Amino acid sequence: MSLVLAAAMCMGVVAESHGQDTRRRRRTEEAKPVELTPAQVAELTRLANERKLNADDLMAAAKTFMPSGRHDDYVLFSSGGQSGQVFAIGVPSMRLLRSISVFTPESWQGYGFAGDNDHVIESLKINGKVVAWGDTHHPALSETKGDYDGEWLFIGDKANARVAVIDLRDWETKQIVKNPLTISDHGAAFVTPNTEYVIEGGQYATVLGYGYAPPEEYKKSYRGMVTLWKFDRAKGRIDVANSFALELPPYWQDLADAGKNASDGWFFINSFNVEMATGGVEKGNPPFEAGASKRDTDYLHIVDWKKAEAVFKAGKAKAINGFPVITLDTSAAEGILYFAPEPKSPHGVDVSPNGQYMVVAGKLDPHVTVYSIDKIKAAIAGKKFSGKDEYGISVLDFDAVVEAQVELGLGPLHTQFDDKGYAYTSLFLDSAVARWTLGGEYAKLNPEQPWKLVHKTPVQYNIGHLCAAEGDTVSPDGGYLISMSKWSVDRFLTTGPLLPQNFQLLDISATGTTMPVIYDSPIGVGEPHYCQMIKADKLKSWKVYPEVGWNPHTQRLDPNAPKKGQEGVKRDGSNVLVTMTAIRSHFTPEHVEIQEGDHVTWRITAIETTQDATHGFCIGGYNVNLSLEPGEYAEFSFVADRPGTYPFYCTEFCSALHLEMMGYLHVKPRGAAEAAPAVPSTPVAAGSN
Ligand code: K7E
Ligand code: CUA
Repeated sequence: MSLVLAAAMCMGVVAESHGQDTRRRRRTEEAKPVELTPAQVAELTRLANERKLNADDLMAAAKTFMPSGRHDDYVLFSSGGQSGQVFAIGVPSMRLLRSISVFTPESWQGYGFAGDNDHVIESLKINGKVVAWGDTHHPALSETKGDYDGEWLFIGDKANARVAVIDLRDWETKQIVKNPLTISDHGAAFVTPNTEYVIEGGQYATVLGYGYAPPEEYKKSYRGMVTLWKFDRAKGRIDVANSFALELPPYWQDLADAGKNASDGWFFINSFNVEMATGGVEKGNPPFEAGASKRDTDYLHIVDWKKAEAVFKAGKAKAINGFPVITLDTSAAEGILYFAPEPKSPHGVDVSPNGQYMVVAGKLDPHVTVYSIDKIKAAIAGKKFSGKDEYGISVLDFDAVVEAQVELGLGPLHTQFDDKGYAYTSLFLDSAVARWTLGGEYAKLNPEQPWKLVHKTPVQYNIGHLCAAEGDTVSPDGGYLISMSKWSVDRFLTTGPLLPQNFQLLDISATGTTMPVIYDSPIGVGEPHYCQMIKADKLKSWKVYPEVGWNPHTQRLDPNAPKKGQEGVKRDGSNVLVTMTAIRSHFTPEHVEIQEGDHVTWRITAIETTQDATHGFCIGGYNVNLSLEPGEYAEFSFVADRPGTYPFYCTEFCSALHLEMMGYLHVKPRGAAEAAPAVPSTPVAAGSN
């Protein structure tokens, strides 16, 4: 063996042992109690003055700074807006941990770059057309008894009415379902307390089943909907065959939230445009924004989903575009759907942790309106109705179902909760987070009067959603709150005319009027809407795939996964099967010789078992890039329609000899002088290790 090779292999060995040895020194334990020496105090003071930091800034830094190697307490799963992805961010450091590909192909993760017939690209097709982006709005963590269980994550695509299922063992998208009734949605996704259903609420009314009708026939032909996707936890998939929808009037349904505890078995959806305005400024009609805001009230939709499920199981749904839909007539007759008036153009509806209160925020009303489930149930039982809407749905008497109205400020949108009996509401126009007190059993938790505004913290600027630690579950943690501020204007360096959104971290651990912003974090990859914050120790993520040869799409060992020693290239007519393994720092085989026009199926197993020893695999010019995480098996196929010499290489800097982790794909032109060489049909000898 040459000296050079020996040295190179040595480097390989060093690289392979990386990650398993004593060089890892992650700080997991608390440091010893700090006692600053007078010299350190002086130095800290000097630094603070030099950097123009005040005492609050130093406190904020101490609350958010993560020493190298220390892990965050929470993970924020945020919608990625138009990026079509989900972002995972550590709290309190606000460090971006990972972007998870969902509706948009993404090359680092090899998501949608596995040649022809890529299963991701297939899953993105709508009516035969690849729709390779999404407008993600509302992530929903799976729940058990109304608490996050850390197993699954769902997210909706507003633009295209799709819902995705992400497995939190490997943080990868496993399934995308397209709503068969509607083109776009909004109130997705929300889960029932044991993740029986993933709920997808709609928004802009259309003709259900992708039908056509002119706007003149709006009231007659357009409809809203809400879909209940059955989740099969054992399979980790939405069970489409056991899913169904409810037909709703063509009011624009907005956000939704599932009941819990006292309101378990119900869910709630806001609406706006009960006016059923059809716009048409081009014809001299009032624009949608005016037409949809004329009335003083819209309707809170109150849905008894357990009753709806029974009606569906009894076969009383009617098929639209092949999908079972409970009609408005059936909902009215069976007592599935009720309305309650809600003030002017509401946006968010959020259920309190005990399930007792539904907090509705009206964009054009300075109050939040709080409904009580006890009062709703009593009003339904006592038939306290103020009438019916045009579609025959009973409208509950407003005074009979409202518990409180709390004046907070301008543009209230969304509400979250903490562990101290406070609710927090975003005020879009005020650019503030309002803290206010809940009543009922919560009244004993805080010293202030119930149903009262306590404090407003300004945020920068124009907050949409907000998110407190586990703040929409049955047991919120308090401590941290994220303001998802839409505008950043002057908060960061200017990045051209397009500026990032601003996630601001607020410390909500104290009571009363203390609620400071302690961190600003630019989000320059899309406009996130909702996010959820889960205690990090609830996540049971895999460090490597459970077995070598694991197929992440089936979440099991794949019988087709190439094994070490069996690599090679086999031909059957014009079909070629490449069987490859990858390990630091080589692919086996290293040369793949085929003919122009061959149909190639290429299988690779990453036979690594070391945490973070990920390889990539790309073929330039053929639009192929894979991420081969430790133990992962991947397959792709393509037609070799472009002759030439194509280096393939590992796209992840995996070892000292990463640059050498390459090989050649030789595509011989048709009719080349020499006849096709017999490509080896017996396994190629394994590499040098
Ligand atoms: Cu308020 Cu889509 Cu939840 Cu945006 S939505 S803010
Ligand atoms: Cu494997 Cu770089």
